[in-house]
Amino acid sequence: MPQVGTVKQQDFKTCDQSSFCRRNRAYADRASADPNFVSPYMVKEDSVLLKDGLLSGELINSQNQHLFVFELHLLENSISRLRINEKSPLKPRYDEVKNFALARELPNTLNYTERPINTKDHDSLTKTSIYFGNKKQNMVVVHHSPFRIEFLVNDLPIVAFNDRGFFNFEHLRIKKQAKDNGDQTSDESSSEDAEDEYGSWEENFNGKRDSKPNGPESIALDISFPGFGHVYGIPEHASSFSLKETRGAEVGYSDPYRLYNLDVFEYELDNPMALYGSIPFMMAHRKSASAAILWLNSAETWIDIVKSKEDKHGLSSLLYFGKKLPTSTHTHWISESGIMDIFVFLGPTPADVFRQYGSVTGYTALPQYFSISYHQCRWNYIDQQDIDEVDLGFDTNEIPVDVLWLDIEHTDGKKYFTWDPAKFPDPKKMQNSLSVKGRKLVTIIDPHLKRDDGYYIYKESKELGILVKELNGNDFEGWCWPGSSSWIDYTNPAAREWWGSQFKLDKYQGATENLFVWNDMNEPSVFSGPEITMPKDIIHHNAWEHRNVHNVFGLLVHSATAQGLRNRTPISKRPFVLSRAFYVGTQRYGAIWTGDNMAKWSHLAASSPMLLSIGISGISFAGADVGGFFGDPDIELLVRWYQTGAFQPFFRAHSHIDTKRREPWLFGEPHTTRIRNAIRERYALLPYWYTVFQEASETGMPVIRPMFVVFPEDEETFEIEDQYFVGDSLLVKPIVTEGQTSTEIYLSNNEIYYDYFTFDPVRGSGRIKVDAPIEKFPVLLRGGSIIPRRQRIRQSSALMRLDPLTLLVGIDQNGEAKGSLYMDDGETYNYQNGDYIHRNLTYSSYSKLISTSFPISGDNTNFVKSIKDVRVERVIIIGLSKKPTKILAYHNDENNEVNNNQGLTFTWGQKDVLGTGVTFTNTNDQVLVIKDPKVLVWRDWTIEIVF
Ligand code: NBV
Repeated sequence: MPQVGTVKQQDFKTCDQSSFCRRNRAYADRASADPNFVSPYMVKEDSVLLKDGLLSGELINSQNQHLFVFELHLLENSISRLRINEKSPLKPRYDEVKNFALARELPNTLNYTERPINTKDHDSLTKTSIYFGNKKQNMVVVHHSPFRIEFLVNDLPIVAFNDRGFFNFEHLRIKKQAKDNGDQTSDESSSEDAEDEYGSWEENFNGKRDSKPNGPESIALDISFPGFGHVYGIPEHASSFSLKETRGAEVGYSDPYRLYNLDVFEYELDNPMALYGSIPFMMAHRKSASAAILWLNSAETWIDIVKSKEDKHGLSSLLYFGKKLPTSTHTHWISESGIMDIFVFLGPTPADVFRQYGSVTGYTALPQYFSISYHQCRWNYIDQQDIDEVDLGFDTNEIPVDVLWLDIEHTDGKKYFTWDPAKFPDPKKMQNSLSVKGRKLVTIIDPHLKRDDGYYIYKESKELGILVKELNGNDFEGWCWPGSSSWIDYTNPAAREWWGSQFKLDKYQGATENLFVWNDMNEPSVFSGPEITMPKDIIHHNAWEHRNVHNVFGLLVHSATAQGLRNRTPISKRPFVLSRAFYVGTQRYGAIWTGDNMAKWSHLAASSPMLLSIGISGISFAGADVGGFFGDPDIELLVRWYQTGAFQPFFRAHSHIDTKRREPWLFGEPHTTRIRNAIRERYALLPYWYTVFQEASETGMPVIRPMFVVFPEDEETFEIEDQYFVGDSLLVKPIVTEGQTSTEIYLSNNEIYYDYFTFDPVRGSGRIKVDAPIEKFPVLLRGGSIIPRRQRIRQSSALMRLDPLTLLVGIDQNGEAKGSLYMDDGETYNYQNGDYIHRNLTYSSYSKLISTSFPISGDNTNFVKSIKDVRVERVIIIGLSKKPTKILAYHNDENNEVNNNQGLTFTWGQKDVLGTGVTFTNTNDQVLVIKDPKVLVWRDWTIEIVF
C-alpha cells in the first residue's frame, strides 16, 4: 500500500481524473470483458511493401474507416521500430521528440529477408513474416486482421503488440459543435466515440482549465512480454525496482505508473505517481532472454501492468507445452497526443539490450573526473564567509571535497546569472581560492525568469521573442521563486543557442571556468500552474502545444546549459550540469538526482531501487541527496547515508533551508571519523569509478548494476533491489535500517568474495550473513577482480591526479583475476582522439600480474606525457594460500627487473588493510602486500610471484 506522507495527493491527477487515461482504461476494460471483442484495426490488404528493411502499409479502423500508415523499420543490432500515424491528419501530429531524444539518424539494416512471407494463419487470415538480425535469428510477424505484431527470437515469442486489442489511435477531428452546431462537450448518451465524452474537448482540474482546442488525440497500445515475469524501468517513480501490477491495490497499485515531469512536494514512497523525470523505457527479463521497448513520446503517459499465467493467442502455451506455463507480463501504454513511435530491442542478454538502447539514445557522457567525487551542497551556503568556513572545515577535518554548491539565495533576488552583491561581493575571487585546492563551485540556474525589465536575461529573451506563449500570443506568465515569471521556450533551437551563450565567461558576470551549473525546477515547476507545472494548452515553437513537449522540456534546458558550458572556452571542456527533470537521452548531457527526498530511513532505502531503475533506463550518472533533503537526520542515519552515497554514482550531500546544519564534522567523534572514512573511501576508489564510467560511456552498461544484470540466469536475483554491483567487481549492500549491525547478502553462486574492508573471504551461495557494525557496511570484492585505487587521500581529486596507484587483486578459485584501468585528462575531449590510457590487467596461474594496453590507447600522447612518472606503488593480493619466496617486477619491453634480483619487498599475513583511514584487521592471514613495484601505469609490465 502506498505510504501516507505529506504529498498533497489532491494536487495531482489520478488516471480517472485525466480524461484520455480514463477513456483508454475503459476501452481496455470493454475489450477484456467482451469475449467477442476484436480490435477494429486491420492492415489494408495489398498495402504492404517491404523495401530496404522497411515494411510499410496502411491500417484501417473498421469502425469508422479512418486510415493510418505504419512503418516497421528493421534496424541493425536486433533493433526495430514501429511508427504509426494518421494517413491524413487534420493537422500535423507532434513527431519532433525524436530530434531531441535520439542520438543519431537511424539507417535501415540490410539483414532482413528480401521478401516478406505472406501466409495464412490458422484462421486463414493473412500475416506477414520477416526474418532479420545478423543470423536471421529474429522474426517479426505482422498479423493483418486484426492488426497485431509479434517479435520472436529463435522462434520464442518475446514482445507482442495489440495482443489484447487495446490499440487505440484517436484521430484528430472537428468538434461536433462546429460540425453540426449541436450541444458541446458532455453528451455521454451519444458517446459512440471519444469525441463525446466529458473531458475530450476541455478539462478542468483543481479549478484550472485545459482548453483542448484539438480535442481527443490520445494513442494507446498494449505491449505483452510473453513468458516474462519481471519488467523494470519507466522511471521516475518512488517504487520497487521490479515493477508492480497496477490493476488493483490487492496486487500492487490501483493507478497506472504515470510519466509526467512534476515537482511533487514531499513525495511518497511505494507509489506510481509521476515525479520529476520520465523515461518511457521498459525492460523485460527472464532466464535466457532480455528485451526492452522505448515508447518515444513526450506527452503525459500512463502505463498499466498486469501479469498472467495464460496467453490468449496460445503461442506461448504451444511453446511451453508440457511445462509449467510461466508468468507473462502485459502492459498498456497510453499517451495524450503525438504519434506512435516504438523501438523494440531484442537483446537477448541484458548487456545486449543496453548496447542496443544506447546505440539509439546515446551512452552516458564521460563525466569530468571531479564530478564523480564528493559534492557539498545546502540550501543555502549564505555568504562568502560561510563558503570559506565550510571549505576550511573540510581541510581541518581531513575530509576531501571537490565541489561546493550555491542554491537560489546566492542570486540577486532570484535572478539567475546574478549574485547577491552583499553576500557574494567577489565571486571570482571565491572561485579562484577554491581552485587553488582543486575545488569547484556550482551555482543554481533555474529556468523561470523574473519578469523585470531591469533583469537583462528576461529583457533580452522577451525582445527576442523566445519565451513560451499563451494561446493569445502574449508571453506566458506564471508564479515561481522570483514571483511573476516567464520561461524560455527551449524547444526553439534559437532559444537554446541564446541560452547557451549566456554562460560565456564575458556574459555570466562573476563566473570563471571553475564554475559549473545546476538546473533545478525544469519539469518545469510553475507554482501557479495546473499540477504545479505549465498549462497544457500554451504554445511553443512551431505552434506546438505544451502537452506535446512536456516531458522533454527539462532535457532541453539541461542540454542547452551543457552546450553553453561546452562552448564557453576556446578549447571545449566537458560540462557538468545537474538537472532535476530528465527524459530519454539525458545521459548525453549530465547528471540527475532524485529530488526532494526526506531524512528518513525509508527514503535511504528507496534510493537504491530508484537509482537502479534510472540506471537501466540509460542514466547512470544519478544520485540521491545524501542525508535526505527535508528534515534532520539523526547521526546514525546520516552515517549510513554517507556510506551508501559513497557507493552511488552521483555523491552529493544536500539539505533544505529549514534544516539544522550538518556538515560532516558537526557531530563530533566518533561520527566525524565514520563520515570521513566513507568519503575518503570514495576518493580512494575514484580510479575504479572512472573506469566503470568509461565503460558505461562506450557500452551502455549501467555504472551500478542490478543483480539480474550480473547474473541473468539466476531467478533469485530478479527481484533484488537492495544490493547491487558497482561495475562488475564490487557488490554493495547498503544498511538502511536503524540499529542494524549485520545483514544478509545474496550471493548468486559459489564464487568467492572478499570483505572489502577486512579482506576476509566470504563464501557460499544464497543468503549469507555479513557483519555491518556502524563503522562499516557490506561491500564485497568479487573473487576474480582487480581494482585500481589511490590511497593517498588529499583535499580534492585534482590534487590526487599524479599520485601513484594501488592495485587490489582478489583471486578466484582458479587463482585468476582480471580488471582494467582507464585514465585520461578528466576534463577535455582529447580522449576522443586517443589521448588516454586503457590498461588490461590480468592475474593468472596464481603467479603473474600483467598490464597490457587495450588495442587503441596511445602511448605518446599529451596525457601519457603528463602522467609518465605515475607508478603502481602497491599491489595487494588476497586469496593466496602460500607465502611467496620472491617477487619480481619489470616493464615488458625491457624484460628485466625494475628492482634488483633479490626481488621486491613484501608482507604476508594479517593487515590493517586499506590505508585510507579505515582500519580493520582481517582475520585471514592470506594477504600479500607488494611494496612499490615501481612499474609505470602507462607501460606494459609484469609482476611475477615466485613460490
Ligand atoms: O532551490 C531550492 C530547492 C533545492 O534546494 C532543491 O534541491 C530542489 O529540489 N528547490 C528544489 C526548490 C524548493 C524546494 C522546496
